[in-house]
Amino acid sequence: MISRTDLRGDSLPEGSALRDLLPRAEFDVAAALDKVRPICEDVHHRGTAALIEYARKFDGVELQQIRVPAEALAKALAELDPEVRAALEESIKRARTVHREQRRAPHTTQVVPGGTVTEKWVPVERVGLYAPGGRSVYPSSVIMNAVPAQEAGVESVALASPPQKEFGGLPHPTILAACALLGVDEVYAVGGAQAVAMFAYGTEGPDGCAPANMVTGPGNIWVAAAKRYFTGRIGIDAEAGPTEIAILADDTADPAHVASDLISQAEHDPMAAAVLVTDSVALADAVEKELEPQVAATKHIEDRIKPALAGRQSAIVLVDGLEEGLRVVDAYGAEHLEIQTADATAVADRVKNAGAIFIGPWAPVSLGDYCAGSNHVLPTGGCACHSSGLSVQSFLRGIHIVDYSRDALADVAHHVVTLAEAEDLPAHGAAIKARFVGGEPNQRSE
Ligand code: HSO
Ligand code: ZN
Repeated sequence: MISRTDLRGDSLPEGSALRDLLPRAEFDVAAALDKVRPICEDVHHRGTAALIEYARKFDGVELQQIRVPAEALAKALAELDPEVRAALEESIKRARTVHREQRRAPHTTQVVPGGTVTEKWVPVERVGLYAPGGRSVYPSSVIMNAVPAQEAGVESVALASPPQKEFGGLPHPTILAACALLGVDEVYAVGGAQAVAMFAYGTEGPDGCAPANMVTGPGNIWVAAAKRYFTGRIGIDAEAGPTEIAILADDTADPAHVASDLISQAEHDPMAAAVLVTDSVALADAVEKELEPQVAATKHIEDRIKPALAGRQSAIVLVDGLEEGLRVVDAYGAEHLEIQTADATAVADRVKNAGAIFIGPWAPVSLGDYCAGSNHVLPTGGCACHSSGLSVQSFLRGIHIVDYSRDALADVAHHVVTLAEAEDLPAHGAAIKARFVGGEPNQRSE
């Protein structure tokens, strides 16, 4: 059901050579760009009419309007199962507790007497969130996107999610209910690349959507390609690929827990990755034994879990020891990394590349997916070596405010002029010299 990659014996190669030995799926966003480009441009030129046409073509629904009426949000919340409501509320509460503390205060640095640089943090003005439909109806992802945006102080938050035939052309009711709980009242029944285009360009008319400065949220490869298409025009969170779990475990780990955690992320997608890195052949054998009956007992066996575990993106990687295991998980840079070893806290401390780290037996990834308070929008595909998960910071811009007195400028003027000349940019130096005559301040320019 899951293959083995045996890296024992020889010493491990460095850097990308090590990464090349590790399992990982192909996620070719570039190839999807050609399909997505005409859709985006069509939305640019025809606006809402194009969105209605794509809803007919891709979602099989005939929409009169794309904006979800307020009554539909209220109805979805009223009809929400009370237990689901309580769980969503708990998830929101914990996420707010964590994200609130990520807010940054402005900071002023006195560089020299009379010269300061202040960094102030300004939220993005308007953000478009995307919530997938179909196989991935995840109200939890609405929470994970909306909460950091709101806690950052983003004033205008809108959401788009595909219209669903079985719900009369509205997005899935649980998505709508989550929006209502979060206070997101501007919702559009638009899916896929066209939703990203709607936010990037904006659409005209009474049913129109104002352009957003940033689009975040998970989606399929078309959504990822549209995000790439608009990069530079708008901000994005990441081109989220299929979900990944890596577990670094030794012989103290419980094989039943390891197996169930691997399965939990395989459940998302046939392309999802489940990787166990261990120095214990006994654990590897026991986990493999556990997988059989556990997979058989769960729901999405044939369509997702089996292909995910059997795919080239999943494997049990055998290493000589914990040191090698750490090198492997750093080279892999998992979206989610569980540490199930003796002294897991100390081991986790040494990890450099991971979207989020889950320590010990009582912090499985499922907890982080819903109710840890941490964010579950995390870098995939090895992007953890240069990027972080979604946070309040993702929705803030740091702006430097430079304030120098005449004396402070005079003091450093010769260095600026020297550097300007060294770069063959004399007008840069002249802009300084114009303010001073013979070393004295030029009164006319004061
Ligand atoms: N594990 C997914 C998020 C998710 N899990 C949503 C359940 N619902 C990617 O981090
Ligand atoms: Zn998950």
